[in-house]
Amino acid sequence: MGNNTRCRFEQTMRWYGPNDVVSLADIRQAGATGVVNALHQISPGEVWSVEEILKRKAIIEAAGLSWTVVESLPVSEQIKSKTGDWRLHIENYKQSLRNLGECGIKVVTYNFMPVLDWSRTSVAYDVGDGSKALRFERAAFVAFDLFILKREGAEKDYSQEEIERAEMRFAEMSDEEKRVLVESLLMGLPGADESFTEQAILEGLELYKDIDEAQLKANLVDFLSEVTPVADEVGVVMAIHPDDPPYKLLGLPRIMRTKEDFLELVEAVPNKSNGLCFCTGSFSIRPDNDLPKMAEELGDRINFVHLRSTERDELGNFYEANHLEGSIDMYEIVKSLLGVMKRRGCSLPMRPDHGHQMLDDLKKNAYPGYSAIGRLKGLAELRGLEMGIAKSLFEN
Ligand code: DNO
Repeated sequence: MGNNTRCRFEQTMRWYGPNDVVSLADIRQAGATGVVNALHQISPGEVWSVEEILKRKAIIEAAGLSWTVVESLPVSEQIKSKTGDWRLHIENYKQSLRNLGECGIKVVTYNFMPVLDWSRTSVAYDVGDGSKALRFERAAFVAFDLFILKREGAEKDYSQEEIERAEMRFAEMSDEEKRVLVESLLMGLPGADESFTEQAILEGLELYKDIDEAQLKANLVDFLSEVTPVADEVGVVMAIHPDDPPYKLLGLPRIMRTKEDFLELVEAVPNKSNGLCFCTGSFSIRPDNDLPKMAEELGDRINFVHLRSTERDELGNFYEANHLEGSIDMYEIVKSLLGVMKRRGCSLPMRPDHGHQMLDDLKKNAYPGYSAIGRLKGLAELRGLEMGIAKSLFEN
């Protein structure tokens, strides 16, 4: 029955630009047609000029790929906290959206996580066969907060049991382990706009000391009320990335954790460009997020998809599992998303989010989570799953 190709995922991969050890040719050979990219050389708050955008676009197109998604057009800490030059930064953000629209790049991802973007306690967790995954170990994180960062009032955020577990964990940690923990948490995972020192983190926390959840939500609504009318006008859609992990960290509020958080945002800013980056890995960390149902219910607002799984336990630890394994049901998720694309008559850009460091990549120094072979494997599995579901659902 008919050709449903246009209601399938547009297969993409993230590329970090000319310094990435994974080349555009590698991405093309993995079978992706689109690239997810950002101008990391431009600081948050500054304008992405048409010239710079076109320069990057030409490099991507010369490799036979298209620049499908921006990830991220970063929202500055000033905008998130409404301090300093935040008004100017919002005007600059609008200008960047206009410029991207003019250059034909129509999907813009961003996040509203204060200070830290995504956080892990280890970027080289051996999953058992020698390949390496990213991991978040709750006791190590709590130990970092209490005994390394020594954040004021931190103990109020944890149960007695968690504090004891963290004390034990810290007591057995070697100096090398402490160094790696600090590096994993502070040095800025790829995609994060900055890396930090402990001092810089404490200063960042200071900026948000009077900003609670309600205030941060209000700041996000104010930001979107300004920028989405411009995005609507120039035909660009926005995609907010969920918080990763989706709960309070270092006392900082996190506000994009669940279906309800996103629905509340759409109610406050109904503009059509106000959309979601459906990141299954981030949402999967909360057992109360029912992912296939979320895909179905939020489907009309999903503008970009990150497919990834996590394996979590009851202590709050998780690691990034193989794409089709772990705590989530990727079959049901992809099925839901195929239904959404069919309903909308559209194709959504999707990227395999992260991948294990494996095989030859164990010898290379790629960005954590973004080595080539693990992502190629993820993409291959996901496209097979997608084809199987699509053919049996829509074409038999
Ligand atoms: C991690 C990424 C995030 C994401 C930003 C979006 O792998 O998914 O860094 O790019 O949060 O702004």
